[in-house]
Amino acid sequence: MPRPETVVPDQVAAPYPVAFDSSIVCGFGRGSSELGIPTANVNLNDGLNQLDVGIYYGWCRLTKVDHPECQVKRDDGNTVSFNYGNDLAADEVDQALPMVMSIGYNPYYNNQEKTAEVHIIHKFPHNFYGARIQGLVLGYIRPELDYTTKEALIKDINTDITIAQEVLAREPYLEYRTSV
Ligand code: ADP
Ligand code: RBF
Ligand code: MG
Repeated sequence: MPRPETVVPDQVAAPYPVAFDSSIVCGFGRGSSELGIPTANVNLNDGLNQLDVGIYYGWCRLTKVDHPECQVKRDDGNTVSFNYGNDLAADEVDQALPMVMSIGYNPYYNNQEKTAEVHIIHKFPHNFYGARIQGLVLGYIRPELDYTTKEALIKDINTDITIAQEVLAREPYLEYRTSV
């Protein structure tokens, strides 16, 4: 199925904004290594669970968590360092950052468990596992799709990023930067 056209409402309308507040947990480690598009995996709260599976846009905010660095073994067998966001720069914390979010089963990878993953539209020099992430989902982009190639999935994610950047720059969506 080709991606359906994204229809963006002029105003943020119910059920949005949908809020989340989570610590950043591990996934399978495929976002950065296979796709070159890292995603901060978050816990599914009631609000996120009420949304259909699919791809969304909104704002998020990172906060450092006061916790000593430690090593955690991820499900893919690799050990990752949890630094709780303590390496984040001043312009990367405590302010709204644009994001795209994927909620669902990643049909291309056929996951058995539902996940919520946030790709922050910003280039970070390192990981921030364990940091706190708060966010507001402001709208829907498209359903989750299956793909025949990894390149097609990457191309669609890049289209999602372009759509999110364009929408979030509009006044009714920009306003939510101060509420996240
Ligand atoms: P995992 O499967 O463990 O989530 P990923 O390959 O998806 O692994 O990488 C996710 C981690 O990369 C995030 O938890 C975060 O610490 C880091 N990261 C770096 N840049 C970004 C970004 N732009 N958006 C989201 N996470 C990022
Ligand atoms: N996975 C899919 O299987 N199908 C999708 O349509 C899909 N769209 C995504 C859109 C965005 C904006 C993001 C950030 C991820 C998407 N993913 C999708 C999830 C992707 O497969 C996942 O992030 C990686 O497998 C790493 O966990
Ligand atoms: Mg991830």
